[in-house]
Amino acid sequence: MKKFRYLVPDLYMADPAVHVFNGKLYIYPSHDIESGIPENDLGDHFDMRDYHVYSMEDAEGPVTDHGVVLDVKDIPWSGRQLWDSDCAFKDGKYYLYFPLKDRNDIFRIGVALSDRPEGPFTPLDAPMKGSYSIDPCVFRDDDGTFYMYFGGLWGGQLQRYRNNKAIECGHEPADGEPALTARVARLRDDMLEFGEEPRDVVILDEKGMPLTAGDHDRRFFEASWMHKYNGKYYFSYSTGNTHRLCYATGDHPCGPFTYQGVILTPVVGWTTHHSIVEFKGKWYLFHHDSVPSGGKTWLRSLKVVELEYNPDGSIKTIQGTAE
Ligand code: FUB
Repeated sequence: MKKFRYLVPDLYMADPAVHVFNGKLYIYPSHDIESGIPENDLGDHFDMRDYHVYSMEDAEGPVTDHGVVLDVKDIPWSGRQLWDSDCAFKDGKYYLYFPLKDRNDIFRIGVALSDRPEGPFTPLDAPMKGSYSIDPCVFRDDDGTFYMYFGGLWGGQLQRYRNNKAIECGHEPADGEPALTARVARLRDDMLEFGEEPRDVVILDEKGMPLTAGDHDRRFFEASWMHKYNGKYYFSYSTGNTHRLCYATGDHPCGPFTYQGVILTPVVGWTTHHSIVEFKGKWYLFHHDSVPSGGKTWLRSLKVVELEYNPDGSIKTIQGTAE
């Protein structure tokens, strides 16, 4: 596969988290809708209300829609806005992790369980203790330890926290100070809570210094993803207001990571978001853009394209607007 492929022509879907379960690709996207809420920097226009799950036996074959697997009205603590989710499998159970605003309009991360990768998922009564912000990504390391990466700026509320505590007045650091980072925490054995205090996912520049808050072309904004290639950990993410998908590599799942480059140049639409997965000997970049909706940033469509590495392990940059 060389060309981009749109996956779901009948519904707007975004933020694909993709995993291989039982020999098939399973896609866990956000479900975009026309909410009628005007666009703003806090993302109020992303007023999503349910999740679907999709599966594929082949990256180039048909896509199966397993229908609605979790609805906001069935989540006991729900306020509004079901954003980017992820799914993990352990000991016969599938765990769907999702960010949702509670009744105080604060993003928390919830968990819902199923016996099957295609759901439906049953939510727990309360969000994960100590959880905040958005975009959970769960990674299983080769030793069986699960880590959750999370966080997102602006509408994702990450600027409202320091050292895992809410601060009185949310703000980003000054341009020359270290940038706010994604967070990572080992999950508890039962997969339902953090097993430790979340830590900073530090990204260093070529001189070994943390990326600064003013470095909008490279600093973390949202959309964490982790994958491992040839024994290295690849942390990838969106730079938000500069609309790039970038990556940094390290020797430990919690970092530190060193900035490497751009995976995907800007797509049509404000947000960019992705997952990277190996399937049947090839690597794929699942992502979204707003081309089918005519550029409406809140109505995004799922895409996939093959991802390639150079012999030194660097990722070949993909043009976001190529056909
Ligand atoms: O889909 C809502 C938000 O837009 C996600 O949580 C972000 O990553 C961005 O894609």
